[in-house]
Amino acid sequence: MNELAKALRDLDEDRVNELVDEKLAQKVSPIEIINDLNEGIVAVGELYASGQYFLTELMFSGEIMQGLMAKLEPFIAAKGAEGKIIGTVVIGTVSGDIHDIGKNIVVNLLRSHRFKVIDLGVDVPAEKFVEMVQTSGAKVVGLSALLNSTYPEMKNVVEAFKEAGLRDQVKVIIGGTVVSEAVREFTGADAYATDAVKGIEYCKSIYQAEE
Ligand code: B12
Repeated sequence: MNELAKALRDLDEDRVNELVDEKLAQKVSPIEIINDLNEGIVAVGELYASGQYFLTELMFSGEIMQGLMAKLEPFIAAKGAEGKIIGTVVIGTVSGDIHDIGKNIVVNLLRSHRFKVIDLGVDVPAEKFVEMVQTSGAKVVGLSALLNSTYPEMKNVVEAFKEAGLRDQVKVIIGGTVVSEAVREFTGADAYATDAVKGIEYCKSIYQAEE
């Protein structure tokens, strides 16, 4: 494990910030920094799952990550938000789930890649996704999910698009640590991504296919 991931795993906030500042000064890309941080946060999750960390530590790791995201955001946004908008993406964390750090990274990256993003936040009911697609005409919807318990809810959102008669007008991509090809198949989504960059590539491919 790299030093930055270790510092985050150990919840050493000062050291984590020091290392991130050093990397930014060395012009390391924010995506590379996020990948390193991910390794550390996954380790925090494992320590929580094995009973060595408690909810307090889980919450603290989230706070450290949010602070870091605020620091990294301008570097992501600065990358190239100029030019014609490629298309609109509706995104949110599904009902029952309040994790949003990863979703917010996807939102920032999409915006820096010239997408208009309608971010519905967390714990979003299926009807809200449908309503926003209806009103915005977005051709891609991103569902974020970090809990196994959200599988039926992701399926529910896809079903809601079918019921609204919108399923063939919108592509659904699911994202987060718990998604996989098997989950994509179960939910009826069109694609899945366990990292933000893959998600952005997918959104681009949908709008570029239209041109
Ligand atoms: C921080 C954290 C929290 C924070 C969240 C703060 C916040 N504002 O988000 C708090 C403390 C609130 C929290 C609460 C809980 N948590 Co929690 N949490 C985590 C932790 C440690 C890190 C998550 C994170 O931010 N990762 C960093 C980001 C950058 O990564 P990411 O989210 O995966 O996002 C990346 C990709 O997945 C992808 N992506 C994400 N979304 C999307 C969407 C789209 C469209 C696309 C394309 C891509 C994409 O792009 C991102 C960048 O590459 C994880 C551990 C883990 N392994 O994930 C546990 C974890 C997710 N939590 C867990 C649990 C159990 C809980 C609680 C139930 C605990 C409890 N007893 O209350 C609650 C649930 C609350 C709820 N109803 O949602 C479990 C889930 C187990 C499971 N698989 O079901 C985990 C895995 C920990 C563990 N190993 O046990 N948690």
